[in-house]
Amino acid sequence: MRAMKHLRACTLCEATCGVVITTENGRITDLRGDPDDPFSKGYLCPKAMGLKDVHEDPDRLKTPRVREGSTWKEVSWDEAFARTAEALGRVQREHGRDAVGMYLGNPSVHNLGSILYAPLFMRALRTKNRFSATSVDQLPHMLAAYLMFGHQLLFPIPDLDRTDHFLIFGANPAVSNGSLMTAPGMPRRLKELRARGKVIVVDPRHTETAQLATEHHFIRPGTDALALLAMLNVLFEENLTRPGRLAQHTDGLDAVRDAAKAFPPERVAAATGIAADALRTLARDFAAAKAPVAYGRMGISTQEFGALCAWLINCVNLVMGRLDEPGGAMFTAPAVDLVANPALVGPGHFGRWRSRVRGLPEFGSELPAAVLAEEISTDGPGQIRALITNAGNPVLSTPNGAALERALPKLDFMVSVDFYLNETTRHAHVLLPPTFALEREHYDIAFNLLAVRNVAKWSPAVFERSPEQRHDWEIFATLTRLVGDPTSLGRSLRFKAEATAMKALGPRRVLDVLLRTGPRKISVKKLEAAAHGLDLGALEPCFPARLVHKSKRIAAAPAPMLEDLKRLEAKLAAERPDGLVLIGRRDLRTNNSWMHNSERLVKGERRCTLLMHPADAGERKLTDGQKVRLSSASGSVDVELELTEDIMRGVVSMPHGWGHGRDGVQLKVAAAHAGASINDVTDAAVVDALSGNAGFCGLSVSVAASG
Ligand SMILES: Nc1nc2c(c(=O)[nH]1)N[C@H]1C(S)=C(S)[C@@H](COP(=O)(O)OP(=O)(O)OC[C@H]3O[C@@H](n4cnc5c(=O)[nH]c(N)nc54)[C@H](O)[C@@H]3O)O[C@H]1N2
Ligand SMILES: Nc1nc2c(c(=O)[nH]1)N[C@H]1C(S)=C(S)[C@@H](COP(=O)(O)OP(=O)(O)OC[C@H]3O[C@@H](n4cnc5c(=O)[nH]c(N)nc54)[C@H](O)[C@@H]3O)O[C@H]1N2
Ligand code: SF4
Ligand SMILES: [Mo]
Repeated sequence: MRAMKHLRACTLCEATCGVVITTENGRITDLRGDPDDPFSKGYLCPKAMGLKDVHEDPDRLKTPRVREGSTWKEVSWDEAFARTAEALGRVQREHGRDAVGMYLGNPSVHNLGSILYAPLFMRALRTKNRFSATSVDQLPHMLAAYLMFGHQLLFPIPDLDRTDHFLIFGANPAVSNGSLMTAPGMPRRLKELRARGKVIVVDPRHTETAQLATEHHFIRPGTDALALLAMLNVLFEENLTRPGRLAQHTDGLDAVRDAAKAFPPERVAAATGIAADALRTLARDFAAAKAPVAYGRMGISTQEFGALCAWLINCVNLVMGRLDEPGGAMFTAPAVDLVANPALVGPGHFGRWRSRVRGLPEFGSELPAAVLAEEISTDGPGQIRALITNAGNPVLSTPNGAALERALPKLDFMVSVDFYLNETTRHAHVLLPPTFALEREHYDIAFNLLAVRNVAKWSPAVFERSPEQRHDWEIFATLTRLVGDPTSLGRSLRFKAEATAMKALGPRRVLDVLLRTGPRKISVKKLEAAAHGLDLGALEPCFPARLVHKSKRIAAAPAPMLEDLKRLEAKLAAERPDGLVLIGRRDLRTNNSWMHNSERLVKGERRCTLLMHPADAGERKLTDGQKVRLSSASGSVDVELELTEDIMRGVVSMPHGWGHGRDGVQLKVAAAHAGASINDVTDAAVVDALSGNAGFCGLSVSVAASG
């Protein structure tokens, strides 16, 4: 057979790079970056080879399994679906709707079928116990967007290619390839930016991004809200603010000024670890730049003041007239516009109900993942008795995953939609393995919304699914039809009819309707004709029209944010513990918990190590390469120590997603490079009290020689 070339987007991370995949006789013989993709221009990171490796992985499952004790038995799809529908229906009829919980993991957002069809199933279940990776990730950004602009998905995206002063708090795009900032080819874009202006990184670690930057400041983990307030303080006190065009469409600027009054640099310098002069300079340089933008990601969102940080970064951009301006923090206008289409995702709501055990607030109908374990293990009405996980691994990815691991066996029933038997799915009673990326069509509904340019690309399937396989969307459509709403006959019939109709359409035709009725009136056909992808132009100013608040006004100082400043004040007044604090890190060759079964990605240098400053090690008489025990109030793990001056004194760093040495995990390569899970040490009790987001960064820990 002749070699065939297939063009598509990589779906492994947010960057959406264009790939050219060559196949011959049903095998991938070549995989490279697509130089003609107008957005990625040929860039690929090493993880892209994971597309081939996962596709060909002998551990990847293609047919359903049911578990009896510790043995898995292959069954037909019909049987697996019937068992699942029966168990979910029974649990909801006997214990109420909320007795079924659901967790959606990160890859579900990189999956067109899942985005379009999983919501159908969730609506049918109508449970208040919905969870996702959102609350171990970007929830604070969503809360800030909802409160300030009126929609949870109205994310300000740094206009990376036009800014000349990129101020980064707690993100490492040189490794992550960008988050809430889809921009394939980060090395090139950062290099071009360096040639144009400045990149300033504020991070407790001298990261790979910091190494490319013009300036780096160490900051004590968890204190960014103080640093940002100090910046705002300087901007206001020195009359440097210039909100510009949007001032007349904004409420609350005075309240922001008043809030910042209490935080002069001198007051927060010791707590943040950044000298007062340096904080002043950060503010003045920002004000002096032509096209500055402030941006923050995981390091500022997964900490105890995540929501305040996300809000304050928006405030810095807003008061300097950098919101909705070229080179500033802008908003996309994608061809499928989730913000303008309430049928797909609503604007959001916050605190309409609270979690049963701890009383943390819902956001957009989801509860924080930090409460999942306790909602399963705490007896009483409303307790979760059955769980669905889809494209996730919360045992490794949520705080105190070890407690979740202990809770899962208590469930009456668990079903997982995943093609791997991983640390979480091994607890399921039924495993429904969907197709992998290359076996399905794709369009990035989610990441086009987060991109630094307006783009659109259709990815045809490289391989047809085999008759025994099912797509995620087929699984959700079938489950919706079988489950209906077990507690209401009328609703049940409606959902069954809707699921049948949606299944008949399939994602391609649903997408086609969304594209045709969307703001750009294009179609799948038109995208197919532009096989390398369509560039729809640079981001354009769109406020106040695009604001979703009915008033069409920006709320600069939402009440919940102002209120939360009291908690920050209390933290500032409290004595600082003088021990070590823990942060995470990402690695260019791995992706959260699930790319570790690829030999070429995990081999070589040690990856799952604990970074520590040599002076901190010296004080503890610890040496490089030694096994140490890392402990917190909630747990401990043994991990290899790696000494480096690239980390701030008093801070240690460990990557997440490792810990594959558990019984029953069917990932041969990963098991041989098991590592330990940082989330056996992180603490589900430590959250951003306002949003409920996990507070991974800045956890108090101790480190001692192990054994
Ligand atoms: N301590 C600490 N913890 C963290 C983080 C951190 O920085 N520090 N980061 C957090 C972040 S940002 C995230 S996003 C989460 C990620 O955490 P999760 O979303 O819970 O887990 P992943 O590791 O992404 O696991 C994804 C699973 O989805 C499966 N999968 C892949 N593709 C598909 C598909 O197409 N369909 C289906 N059904 N399944 C598929 C894979 O086999 C794998 O088992 O981790 C979080 N946890
Ligand atoms: N190679 C690779 N790429 C990925 C992923 C992956 O696992 N591997 N995961 C993907 C996912 S799901 C996501 S969400 C994105 C995340 O994308 P990013 O947010 O860009 O990536 P992180 O490495 O989590 O960056 C967080 C940074 O915050 C710093 N930090 C920790 N605590 C603090 C603090 O208190 N204050 C400040 N200022 N900084 C702090 C850390 O040192 C780290 O450098 O990456 C995506 N891309
Ligand atoms: S940066 Fe790497 S993993 Fe992310 S989309 Fe591009 S090739 Fe794929
Ligand atoms: Mo994430």
